[in-house]
Amino acid sequence: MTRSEQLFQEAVTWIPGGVNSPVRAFGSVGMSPRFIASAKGAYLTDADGNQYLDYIGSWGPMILGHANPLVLEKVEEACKKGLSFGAATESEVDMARLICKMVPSVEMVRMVNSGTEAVMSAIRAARGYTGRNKIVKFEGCYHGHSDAMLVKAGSGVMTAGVPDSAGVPRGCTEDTILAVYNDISGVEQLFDACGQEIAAVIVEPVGANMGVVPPQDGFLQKLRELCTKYESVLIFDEVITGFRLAKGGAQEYFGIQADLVTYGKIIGGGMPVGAYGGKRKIMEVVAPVGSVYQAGTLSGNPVAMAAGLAQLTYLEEHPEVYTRLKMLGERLYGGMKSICKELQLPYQVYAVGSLGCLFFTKEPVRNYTDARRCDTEAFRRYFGHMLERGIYLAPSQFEAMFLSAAHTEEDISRTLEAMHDSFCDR
Ligand code: KE4
Repeated sequence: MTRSEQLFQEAVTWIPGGVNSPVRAFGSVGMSPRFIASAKGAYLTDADGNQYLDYIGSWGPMILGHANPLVLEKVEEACKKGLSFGAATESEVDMARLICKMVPSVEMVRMVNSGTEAVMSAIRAARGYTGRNKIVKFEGCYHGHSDAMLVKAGSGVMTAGVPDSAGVPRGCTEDTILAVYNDISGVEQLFDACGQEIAAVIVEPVGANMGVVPPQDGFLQKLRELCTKYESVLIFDEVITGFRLAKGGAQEYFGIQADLVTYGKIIGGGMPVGAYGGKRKIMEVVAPVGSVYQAGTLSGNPVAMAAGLAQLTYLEEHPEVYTRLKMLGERLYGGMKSICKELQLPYQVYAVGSLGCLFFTKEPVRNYTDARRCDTEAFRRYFGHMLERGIYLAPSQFEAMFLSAAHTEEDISRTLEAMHDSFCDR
């Protein structure tokens, strides 16, 4: 029995499913999860000393690679001053100012502790600001696990095949309206029917929790127009795309301004951080200025701010990181498309910058229903082949591949070789 297997066997005694987040359990690939002992750059090392080329990057935060020396140095410095004060600190001002500098549409921002908390708070702010209740979300988009969002969510909820969650009272989701990603006429019909009641539309500007599903031309722009017309709040959930697709995230990448935006992952540099922000007139409804209550013991934690500031500052000062991510993405996902063509594989490769996904379906994937057609058994076999070759992919068809600036051209070549072999050694 490997050390990872031993640890998993014990973990299930003390932790539901042996993990602190469902997707880590490797449930949909039918394997015992690897317990990771350390990481550096683009590589993970598991409890048995096996090394893997990592395409999860902690689900997005590790855009500069694991254990980045600059980030570690700032975290160590901060730790020596104390871990948490429950009081205002200079680093929180620095973080807020930097986010507003990097994302011009964000005039004010509040730090929280996770993407879930950022989304939950942004929705409350939108409801408080508009005085309306209804929220439009898209099937297959995952916005964290707050009650109102656990309706046809993506990510681990899709993996588990549970479109809704137990324990969520009807009352919590009756104001959540479902729409189909990339189906703009459907959204127009929703607004025609109850636009005056819609507080907000929340959308992943790139669907990255049902695999990677790019927005079709005009989709995001039309959402922008509808929200403007009906005075609803357009919320971009950029927990994944924020500071990844560009310095200014998807808003910069697609040239569309949201009213509110949610962040997580990259802004924490690997530490538990989320944030929501946007137009000043909306954010000023948030306590203690306004009447929308939201709070957090460890919000803006100084050690977490040190990690996030180090990573964001590096991205702000080194735009060449985005050039590199673009090049690596083109090599990797372009190479994957070439392999599918060469081997006549009936699969789809979708990519946006450093995010990408191989869909095990011959049909185009434009939304949740399309994604669910994938052959998850074929994905399971592929995942196992790649893991055997030391390539660590997300253990689910309904997740993304994440590249980092620490990945090299050699890493990409090795990955493509492993992919080619995995389909040849059937
Ligand atoms: P967290 O609460 O997990 O920090 O963020 C929730 C969230 C919100 N919005 C988007 C677009 C997200 O992708 C996420 C979380 N992403 C998943 C990966 N698909 C986290 C991995 C996990 O659940 O373990």
